Amino acid sequence: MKTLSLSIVLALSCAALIVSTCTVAAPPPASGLELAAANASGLDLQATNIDRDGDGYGVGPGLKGPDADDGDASVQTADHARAKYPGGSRASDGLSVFWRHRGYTPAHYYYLSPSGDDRNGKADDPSRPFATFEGLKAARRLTGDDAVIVRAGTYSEGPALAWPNPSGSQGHPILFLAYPGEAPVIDSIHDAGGGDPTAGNSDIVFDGLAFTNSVNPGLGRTFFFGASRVGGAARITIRNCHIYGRSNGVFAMQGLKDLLVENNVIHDTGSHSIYLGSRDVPNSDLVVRNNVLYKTGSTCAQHNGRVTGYLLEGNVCRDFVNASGFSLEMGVSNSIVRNNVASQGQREALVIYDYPSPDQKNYPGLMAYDQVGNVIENNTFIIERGNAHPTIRVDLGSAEQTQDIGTNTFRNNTLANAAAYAPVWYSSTECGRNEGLDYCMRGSDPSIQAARSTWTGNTFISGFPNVIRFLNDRPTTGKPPRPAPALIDRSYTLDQVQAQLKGWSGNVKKK
Ligand SMILES: [Ca+2]
Ligand SMILES: [Ca+2]
Repeated sequence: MKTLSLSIVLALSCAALIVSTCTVAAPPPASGLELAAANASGLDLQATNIDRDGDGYGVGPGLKGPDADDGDASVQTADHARAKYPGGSRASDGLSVFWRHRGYTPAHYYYLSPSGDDRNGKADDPSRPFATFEGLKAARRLTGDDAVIVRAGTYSEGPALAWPNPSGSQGHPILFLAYPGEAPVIDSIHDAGGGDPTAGNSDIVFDGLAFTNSVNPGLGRTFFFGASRVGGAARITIRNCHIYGRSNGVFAMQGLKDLLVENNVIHDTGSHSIYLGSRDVPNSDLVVRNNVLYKTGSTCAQHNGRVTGYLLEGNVCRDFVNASGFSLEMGVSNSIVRNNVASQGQREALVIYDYPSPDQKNYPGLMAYDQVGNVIENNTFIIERGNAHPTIRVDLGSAEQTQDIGTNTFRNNTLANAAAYAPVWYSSTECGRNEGLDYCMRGSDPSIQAARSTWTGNTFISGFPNVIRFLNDRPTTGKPPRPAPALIDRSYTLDQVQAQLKGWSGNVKKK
């Protein structure tokens, strides 16, 4: 977890500085994904999977299969892993040296296989796997440095991962790992679990598992942590998982710390693909990076409630309905949104939103807090024809609210909008009603000067760089907006989109 801690510290110090020269050490290169998000030359608007080493194996559909090591193009299977990292213990099925290379050092191995036998399952014996999660649960209360190695097959159990009091200890996590090169699928109508809602959970790693719900597609939360007043979760890692046809991919709330969600492919969800939040117990130091999120029933990734040190980075988000692509709501501060791509959605690519909470009685602590000190940089956000929303919306939900959502830094983003909406829409409070003006977008200069937030180096692409939107959609200029030039079409190829982006930008500059 050292790398994680380091990146969080750097992220925090950067967010706190809020200066244009701020540099944040990037995490290790993530092949195409970070490139894709960072600039249009690598823009992949139709991503369905993650293949970091380019060997054709990885996470998600459209690949040859799962990848034992997605950082090594010469390794795809357990045999490859054993050949490259020989000398592994028998308990590990000859893979302990490989697992160490992957960052995992279990003390005990428990194998699961649909062809196993719960009555005959035995620790540290790959020839004697358990057949079910329930069978293993009955036999063993997991502790730190226990590894559950899940072999290929379908597991249709209840809350398979809802172990009694599942917690390791710092530096000694409980590991749930797919067998190298295999794709076990947990197909269940239930919340798959992972957390105990009445107690805290810590130090758990999930790597390489797939989750779906073929009985009730779109229902069933997958990873489920916190979500109670006494809950909380620390040092939870979810990586290389393929989650589809469920309600949420990751649902975690309350007192979260050091949560790492990376390199997952989550799609065809009924609700938010990644839903993080807090109520009366704030979160800190959360990393959501390099995930591919699409066909999501709500946001690709939302954080609702207080958090500091939230790093949302390198994610590809597309085909999101009913909500924005990314959302920071009700108390996200001193956080970073960087190198993400959002496109082909139904609403804004990003919202920074405080809304009046009607639910404080049911959810104590759910109320609007300041959302300040955030850095939003190097993102590519595209709003296509037919989506009548701004690209970014910064909105204080009501005139009575007094929260500060204005002191944020927006730099070096590419913000494109084919609709008759401004690239950025502020609610009135951002500029201050004291000026007697009930709007915040002003002037013809695309480098928008919004009160107290910093805008620098952004590229605005829109047919209407001058349009002013009032809160509540009141007309602004006295003239109806002209029809938008529709230059981005979701059916376009990557090359076509890039060409159109160039052409569109050129058109704007001519005005
Ligand atoms: Ca690969
Ligand atoms: Ca590989």
